[in-house]
Amino acid sequence: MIELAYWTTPNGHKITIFLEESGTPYKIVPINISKGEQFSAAFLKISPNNRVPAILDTAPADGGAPVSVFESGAILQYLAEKTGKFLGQDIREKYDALQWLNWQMGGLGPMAGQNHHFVQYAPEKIPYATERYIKETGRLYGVLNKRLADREFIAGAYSIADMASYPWIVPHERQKQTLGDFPHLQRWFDAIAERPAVKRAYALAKEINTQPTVTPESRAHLFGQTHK
Ligand SMILES: N[C@@H](CCC(=O)N[C@@H](CS)C(=O)NCC(=O)O)C(=O)O
Repeated sequence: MIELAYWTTPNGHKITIFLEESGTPYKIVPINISKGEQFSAAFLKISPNNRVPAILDTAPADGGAPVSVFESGAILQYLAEKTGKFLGQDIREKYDALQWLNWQMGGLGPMAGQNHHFVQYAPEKIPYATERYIKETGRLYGVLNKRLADREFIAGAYSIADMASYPWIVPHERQKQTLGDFPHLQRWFDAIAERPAVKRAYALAKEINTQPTVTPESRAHLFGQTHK
C-alpha cells in the first residue's frame, strides 16, 4: 500500500495522476499546507524539506521495512520502477523520460512557481520579477511545444514525464500564457485532460479541498520561511 502525503497542488496532482493511471492501491494522508501541517514532526520525518508530496511504501519490492520518498520527481520514478509502468526499460526511451522529468523538476516547476508567486501573491508588484518569470515560463512552454511537434507525448509513449509537466500547464491563464500560441502543447494538453485517470485525480482533489492554498491566513505559514 502506498500512503500519499498530499495536498491539492500541482506537485500533488502529479502523484495522484500516476496512482490513478497505474491502478496502484493508495491511501491519501492530507497535509493541509495552508494550515502549516507540513511542519509536523511526523511529516518532516518523511519529508525533511517541509513540502508535499511524499510517500510511504509499506510494502516495498524487497519485502523490507517501509520506504519513504519525497520530491515529486523521485516519487514518480520510484512508483514507475515499482509498478513497471510509464517508464520504458529501453535505455533511450527511459532516459528520454528521465531527462524531461528532470527538466520539469528543475525548470518548468520552479519557474512557474515563481511566476505564481510574483504575479499573484507578492504583496507589492515588482515589474522586473513578474516580467522575468512570465517570460521564462513562456520560454519553457516554447521548449515543450517544440518537443511535442513530432511526437504524441514528451518521451514518445505516455510516461512520468507527461505526468510531471501537465499539472504545471493547467494554470496557464494564471501564468499569463496563451496556450493557442503553442499548438503542439495545446494538442498534448487537451489529450491528457481527457484521460479518465487524470479526470479522476482532479475530481479527487476537489473532494479533499476546494479552498485556495494561499489566503490571508495561510501566508504566515507559506511565505517568509527561514532556517528557524
Ligand atoms: N520540488 C518539490 C516541490 C514541492 C513543493 O514546493 N510543494 C509545495 C506545494 S506545491 C509545498 O509543499 N509547499 C509548502 C510550503 O511552502 O511550506 C517537489 O516537486 O516535490
